[in-house]
Amino acid sequence: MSDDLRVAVLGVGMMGSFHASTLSTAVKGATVTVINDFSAGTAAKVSAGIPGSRVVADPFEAINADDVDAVVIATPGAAHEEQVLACLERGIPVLCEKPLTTGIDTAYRIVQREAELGRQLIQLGFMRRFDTEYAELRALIADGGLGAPLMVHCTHRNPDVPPHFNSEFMIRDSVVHEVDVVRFLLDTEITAITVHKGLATSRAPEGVNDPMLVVFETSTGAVATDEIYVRTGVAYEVRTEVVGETGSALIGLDQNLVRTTTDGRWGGTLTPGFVQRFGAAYHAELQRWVNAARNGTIDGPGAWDGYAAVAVCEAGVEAVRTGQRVEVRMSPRP
Ligand code: ISE
Repeated sequence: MSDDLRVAVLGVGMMGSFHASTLSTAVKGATVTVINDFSAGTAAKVSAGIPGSRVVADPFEAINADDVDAVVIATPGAAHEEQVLACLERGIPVLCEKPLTTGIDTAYRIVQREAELGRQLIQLGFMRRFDTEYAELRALIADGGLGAPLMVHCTHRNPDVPPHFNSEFMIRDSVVHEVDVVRFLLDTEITAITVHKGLATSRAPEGVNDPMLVVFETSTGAVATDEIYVRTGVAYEVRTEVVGETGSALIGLDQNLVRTTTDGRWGGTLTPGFVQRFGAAYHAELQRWVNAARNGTIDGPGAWDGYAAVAVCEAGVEAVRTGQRVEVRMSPRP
C-alpha cells in the first residue's frame, strides 16, 4: 500500500533476514524497500525473496534513500554506532538489534544525541518484552500480585552455539537478555554483578566457562540470578521465576507444549531455538514498532535501555575477567 512504512533492513544474516521476511509477510503496514549487507551475495539472495525490495550496497546510502522511512539494524554490533547516528541525523525511527553499541561511552553519546533531538527514535530489539508471558509477569508484579519482589531466578539455555561464543561473548550476547528482563520486570537498575564460573561442560571449548552463574544486584536491594548455559545439547530453554513477599510466579515452561503419552511415558517437546520460542514476540515487536514508526516514534525499549544493557554487560565482562564483584558505572539519564 502506498502509505506503508518503507523499511531498509541493514544486515541480513539470520536475524536480519528473519526480520525482513516477517516484515514483508506477516506485519501490516510495512514494505521492505531496501536490503543491505556487507556480503553482496547474501543481500541479493535475501532481496530475491522479498518482492519490491532492492539491494543498496552502502548502509549510509540505504539509510538516506528516498524510498526509506525507517530502518532495522541487524548488522554486527561494531557497525551500530555510526548507523544509528545516521538514522538520528536523518530523523527517522530505527529498530536496532542488541547491542546499541560496543562501548559505554559511544552508547551514552547516542542517548545524549537523541535527547538533544527531543524525540525518541531508537528502539532496541529486546524482544522478550513483547512475549505475552513476560508482559503478564511484569503486570502481575506492578499490580502488587506477588508483593514486593525479592528475588529473580533466570535460566537461559541454548542447545548449541558457534565456537566464537566464549565466556565474555556469552555475557554480551546471551546474558544481555536477562539484564533487560530484570530491569523490565522489576523496573529498576542493576547496580553490581558477580559471575561464578563452576565446572564447564565437556562440550565447551578449552578455557570457556559454560555454564556460568551470574548474580545481579539491583537498586532496590533485590537480587537476581541467571544460569547461562549455551551448549546443553538439548533445546532452547528460557525460564524466569520471580519471588515476592506474598508469592512467586514462574514463566517459560513451554506454553506450546504438546503433551504426549507414548510407550508408557508422559512428556512433550521443547522449543529447539529462539525463533520457535519467541516467534510471536518478534512478530509483536515488529508490528508495534511499525505502528509507532508510522507516527515517527517508537513503542518499546529505547536508547536508555540499550545504554543500561551495555553498561551492565561491560561490568559483567570485567567480572568474568577478574573474578570479582563489579559495580555498574552509569552516567545520569539526560
Ligand atoms: C542470541 O543472540 C539470542 O538473542 C538468543 O535469544 C539467545 O538465546 C542466544 O544466547 C543469543 O546468542
